Amino acid sequence: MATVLITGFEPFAGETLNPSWQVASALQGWQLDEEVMVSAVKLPCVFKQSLLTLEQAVNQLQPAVVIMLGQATGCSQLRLEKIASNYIDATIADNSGQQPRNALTASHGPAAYFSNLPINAMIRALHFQHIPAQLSLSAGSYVCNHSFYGLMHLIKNQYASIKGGFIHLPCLPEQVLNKPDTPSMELASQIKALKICIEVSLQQHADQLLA
Ligand code: PCA
Repeated sequence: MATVLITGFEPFAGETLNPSWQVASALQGWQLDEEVMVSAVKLPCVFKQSLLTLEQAVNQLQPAVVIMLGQATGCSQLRLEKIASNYIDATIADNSGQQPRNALTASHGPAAYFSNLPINAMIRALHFQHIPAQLSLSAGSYVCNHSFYGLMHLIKNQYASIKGGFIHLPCLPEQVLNKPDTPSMELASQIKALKICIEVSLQQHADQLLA
């Protein structure tokens, strides 16, 4: 039985919900077929601890695919992240009060890694099901980008067979009731989207880059 690890974050910035954990936890135990099962792990929205929890989960579960999820307030579509950059610049403190500015995630790591998920095929499959999704070239400079970089660093150095990457999600409708100009997407649509992404990620190879 192969494992697909889906991670989501705890709420941050004073919120009580994070769509990423709502979606990940809804998928816990979901079986795509007899061969593949989803394990969901919640990550703290804390720079150091998020990487430790992620690494522990990967070591323990030995997943074939890792899809990390995070909330991106203000986005109306799923954002499939292409690039994890070796750069942190937190404009708000994390949940432990740390606020690193202008710093590296890995002092000896490369400037960036590409996701090795089949992002283009995932976007095509989502659009085929009328789910808004787009390629994103920056995962920001906060905890999500930091942990995405940590995942790709781990894959590069220890787990070459893992396909992994990051998807930012819109807020849930209940998060934006008093924020009339902030877009949202229903939980059911987000869960459906992730099921499609999981299926495609198992079937397809990473996007080929033309030389
Ligand atoms: N979003 C934040 C951190 C946790 C989350 O869900 C980010 O985009 O960095």
